[in-house]
Amino acid sequence: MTTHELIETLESLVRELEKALGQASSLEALEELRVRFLGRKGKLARIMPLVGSVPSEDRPEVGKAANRVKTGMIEVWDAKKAELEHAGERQSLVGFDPTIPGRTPDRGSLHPITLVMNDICKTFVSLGFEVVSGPEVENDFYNFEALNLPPDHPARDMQDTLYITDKILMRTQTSPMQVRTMECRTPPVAVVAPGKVYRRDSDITHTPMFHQIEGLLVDKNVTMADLRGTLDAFIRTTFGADVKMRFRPSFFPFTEPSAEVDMSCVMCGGTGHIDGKPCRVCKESGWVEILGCGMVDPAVFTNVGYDPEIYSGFAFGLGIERIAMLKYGIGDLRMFFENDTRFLRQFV
Ligand code: 2U9
Repeated sequence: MTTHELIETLESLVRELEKALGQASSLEALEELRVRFLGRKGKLARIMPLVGSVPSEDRPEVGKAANRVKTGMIEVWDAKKAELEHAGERQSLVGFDPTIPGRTPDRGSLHPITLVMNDICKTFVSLGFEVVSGPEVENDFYNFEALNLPPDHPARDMQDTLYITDKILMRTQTSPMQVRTMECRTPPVAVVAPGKVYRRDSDITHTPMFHQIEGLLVDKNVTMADLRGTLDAFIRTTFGADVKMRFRPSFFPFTEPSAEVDMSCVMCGGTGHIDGKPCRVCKESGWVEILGCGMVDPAVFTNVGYDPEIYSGFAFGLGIERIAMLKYGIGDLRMFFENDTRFLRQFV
């Protein structure tokens, strides 16, 4: 073969490959062509030994031509590969509609109990109270003894309290925080203590953990009228200006005198009936109980080192779940604990 013929043969390989690539429609076919033309035993490899048989003065020219041809073959093959891959991508997008709006991730929201707790705190802060919080695991002194609950008090029973050891327990109310606050301050003191409390109780209307907010105000000359005025402001802010309030005598170990507070039923407006039918929220009475309160028992003051001859104070406690149920018209306590997002997302 002459030098010229050899160069011709080499260059014809590019055209031949190009033609074959024109027919190739898959990456498999492409790979097969790579092996056939550029592989170790391919067409190019088989021609290369002939380069050695041309006259030595022609060899540089033939060598250059061989390199050019090899580069050219690789280029056309690469171009075809890119084309096929791109087509594959386009194919995988068939049926994809770029105008459909993206899926937005669900947005979190505050739990209704948190919302109600925040609202109530805000109301009391506007009345001059300070928010205090502290441990849920307490000791016997702060949870019971300081609050005038003697050792034989039924609340101390294993049946009602979640004990960790003899003296360590899950707080059954947030009152330990008021005791802790009084221990390190002198009156006037005005605090609310919101938070989780724990009791050995579990049925349709009780959960072993629930939320409370308790308030305490201590100063000279604090009277039950101050208590009534404060609670009236709270109830009207939370449930509306038209809501009425009444005190019923009651008993708590830590307050004397004590009262339970009712407000006119939010469901039936205090009439006891809705469209002539008995109101199931107040059971026809027109009143619903919402909190307990009283004047702090002098024994509690003595326990924390306040002189009951100088100071007097009022305290109150309420369950947040109950307030939230009345406020949002929720009939089942369990809703707050199931964390069903269909329920929760209504409170955004
Ligand atoms: C101190 C002194 C007195 C807090 C009070 C109540 C009345 C009360 C209940 C309401 C519903 C608890 O969540 S509930 O089950 N609470 O009725 N709590 S007076 O009295 C205190 C607190 C702290 C130092």
